[in-house]
Amino acid sequence: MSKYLQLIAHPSELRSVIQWKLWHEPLYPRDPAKETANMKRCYELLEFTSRSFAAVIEELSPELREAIMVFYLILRALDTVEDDMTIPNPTKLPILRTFYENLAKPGWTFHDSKEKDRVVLEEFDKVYLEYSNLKEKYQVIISDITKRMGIGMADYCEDEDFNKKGVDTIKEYNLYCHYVAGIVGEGLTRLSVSGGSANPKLLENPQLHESMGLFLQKTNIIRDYHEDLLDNRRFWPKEIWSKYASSLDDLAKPENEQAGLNCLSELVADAIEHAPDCLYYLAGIKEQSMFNFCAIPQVMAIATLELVFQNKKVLTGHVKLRKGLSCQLMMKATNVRSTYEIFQTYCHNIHARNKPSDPSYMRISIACAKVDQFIETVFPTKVEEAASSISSSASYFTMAIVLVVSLILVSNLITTK
Ligand code: IN0
Repeated sequence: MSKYLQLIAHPSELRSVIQWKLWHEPLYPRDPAKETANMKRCYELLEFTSRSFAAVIEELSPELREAIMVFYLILRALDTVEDDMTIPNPTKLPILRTFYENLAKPGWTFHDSKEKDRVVLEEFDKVYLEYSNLKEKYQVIISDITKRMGIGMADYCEDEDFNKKGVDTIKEYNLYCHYVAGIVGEGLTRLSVSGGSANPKLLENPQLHESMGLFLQKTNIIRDYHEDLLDNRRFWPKEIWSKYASSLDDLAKPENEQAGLNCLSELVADAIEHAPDCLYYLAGIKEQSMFNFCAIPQVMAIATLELVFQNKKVLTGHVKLRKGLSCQLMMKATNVRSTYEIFQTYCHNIHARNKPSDPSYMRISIACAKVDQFIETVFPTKVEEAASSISSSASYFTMAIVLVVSLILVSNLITTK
């Protein structure tokens, strides 16, 4: 269905698109009068490489906006080199491993990529210039993450088995996602804490930012099964798919449809298991624009997981969230409570479509229940119901105790906003 027909079929989403386009006021609009031509060009590169996400970065508070814009472009440049199958390994590996050194080399550019986003490499001198204008504390973080990610990516490109057969074990799946996404979570957390946008306590529990990245990347990997196979890339781990078919490609065959859907379920269960950490992490973001920046990709991911769950189209084609739905989610994910509600709704939908005949039935039920349980700890419905109808003093007393206990638990989670 065309995107216009989709909007007509979902009028509430049409309303959200119109509302977003006409009424949306950025929290911190950019001020082009204060921007150099070089910086304007970097924002163009950002918009070229990521349309919808660019808008979220551009609305970040001035303290972190440029740092995150530059971080995003550097990561995109690394990713472009990694993805480009026309660059032979003897050229590619040293570029990846020493990429961070380009952050100390004015004027470095690369013109031998055939990828769609190659312009970031061709104009990397402009990204460098903005990087060099950042505060030293942000440069240190970005350089460290670029170094570790480049080395991690090179190790995967060098691995013959990985190139020919794809991801093997679940451990390897997690490690690959760590290098391309978990590490990004670390970088963003250090930048946010350093810029005063997040609670420093987030850094004491690295599993939280790791989950933020893995939840996004695993969702992409699940959704992009068909597209990745066409590009000869295999990210679904063999340890999982081998339970359902004798080759990853076979999952797309009509006779293997049920096996394909069961495999999909196991991957969805594995991804949802990261959700409670993500919700915990979001409670540690103090600044509004940083909250939106972190929450928007997360709600898109949980909505995508619901879309792909038990959806056979994933195995034979491209599935994508409707534009109107994305708009609706972007508008709603502006505070902890609404974001948790979105997660709760999608987890309930997944749970409602979960079938006892699915080998991952129990795992999915438990993963969804853990999301619910986490949300219930932070926003207990029983306490709220009681507070709104104080009928008997006995139940009031009980509820008061529950409330105090819940508040003690919550005060450990949520920082003052
Ligand atoms: C991201 C992440 C991202 C944002 C906020 C907090 C994060 C914490 C931990 C890890 C990653 C975090 O978000 C983007 C979202 C994005 O680019 N969406 C695409 C949609 C799509 O389908 O790809 C869009 O165009 O809107 C993200 O996916 N990644 C990313 C990259 C750099 C930065 Cl600075 C932040 C990529 C990845 C691989 C998941 C880390």
